Amino acid sequence: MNRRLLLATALLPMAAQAHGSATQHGSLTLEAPLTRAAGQGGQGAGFVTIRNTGGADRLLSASTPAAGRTELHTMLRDGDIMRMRQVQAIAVPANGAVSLAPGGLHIMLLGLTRPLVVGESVPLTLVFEQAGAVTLQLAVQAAGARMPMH
Ligand SMILES: [Cu+2]
Repeated sequence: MNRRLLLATALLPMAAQAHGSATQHGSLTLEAPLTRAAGQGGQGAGFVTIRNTGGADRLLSASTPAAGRTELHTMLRDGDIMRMRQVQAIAVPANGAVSLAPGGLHIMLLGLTRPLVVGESVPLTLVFEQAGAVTLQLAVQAAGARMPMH
């Protein structure tokens, strides 16, 4: 662990603010948060890459006013079918990164309370075991052809 870097980060009041599509939060950098267009009442998925310059952490939960319920999911191969499965937490390795991306780990948005419209953004709050809570803006992109279904 680089204590000098952590101290420098703690002393910078600007560190918690978003710059571009990346958000700095303590030793975490949250990059390219996005979701896909979807209709009200349907479901969506949130994606983000989490880089970590500090000790090991875990993503414990996520929430957004745009969904009735939010779960952490992974995808597992079942024969020749990919199935989604809920996980209790997503590990963020020390001095490493984890990507939530189509075809793998994602934040499941269930019971959308409003449509996700291309070009808009929706707030998503992530809660980490060590780093605490941070709110991102998920950029809504055009629906992909390979969105996983339950
Ligand atoms: Cu899912």
